[in-house]
Amino acid sequence: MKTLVLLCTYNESENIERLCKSILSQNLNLDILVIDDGSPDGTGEIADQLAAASQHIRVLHRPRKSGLGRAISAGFEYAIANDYDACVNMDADMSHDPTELGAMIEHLKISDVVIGSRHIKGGKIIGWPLARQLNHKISNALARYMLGIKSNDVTNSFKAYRIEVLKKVPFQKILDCGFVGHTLLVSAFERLKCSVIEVPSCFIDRHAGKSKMSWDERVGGLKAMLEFRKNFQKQE
Ligand SMILES: Nc1nc2c(ncn2[C@@H]2O[C@H](COP(=O)(O)OP(=O)(O)O)[C@@H](O)[C@H]2O)c(=O)[nH]1
Ligand SMILES: [Mg+2]
Repeated sequence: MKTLVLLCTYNESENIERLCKSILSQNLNLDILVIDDGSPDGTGEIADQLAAASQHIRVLHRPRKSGLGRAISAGFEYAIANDYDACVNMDADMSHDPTELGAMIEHLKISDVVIGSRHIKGGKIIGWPLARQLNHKISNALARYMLGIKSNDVTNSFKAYRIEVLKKVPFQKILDCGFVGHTLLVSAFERLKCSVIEVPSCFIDRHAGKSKMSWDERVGGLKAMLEFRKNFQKQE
């Protein structure tokens, strides 16, 4: 399967090089697309240098910070336009482990979507303070309940998709709402009866750089879930 790994970045200058090298060292014969939203810390320039040194790395520069959902959407569009068979989204802060990529991609042979799951046997979260753990538990449970999602981990953005299945959903519209977009996508896939499976994943909180998840994004996420539920219910 011709596979593209999407790395959305905003101010990840301390992480991007180490992450790209670690991904390529897995020898999975895949390409990486860095989608940088004009990071003021120079992440985009570092990515350009990495791309100049490796034929497996490409960079998409977008002028300003427009949210994780839209960045992922741009990555999907690139993957479709460039005839990839599969793409995997990973956070660019070293929270998602590149050694798990092989299993994620392998499972795409038997499923349309593969979620790197922290909430099945073998998965875990390391390093989050209590407040973040609590916040996560509430958001994950709320999203599963509100959207009727069966998968256990709906908020992890570490996911692999078959390109064919992406073409079945209006991903641009769904991802337009920001961070929560990739969670809404899982709901859309489950409703379309696409196969979605979870493989265990170990999430390690970032050591370098800062989280971009703001309270505005969280409130926006809640609104987006309500809107999505309303729209989908209308269609059913
Ligand atoms: N291109 C782009 N990437 C973003 C944006 N917001 C967040 N990211 C990236 O999305 C990934 C997840 O964000 P992060 O801040 O680590 O979220 P957290 O893990 O929920 O705290 C990281 O690689 C960020 O650099 C954005 O507006 N544009
Ligand atoms: Mg993070």
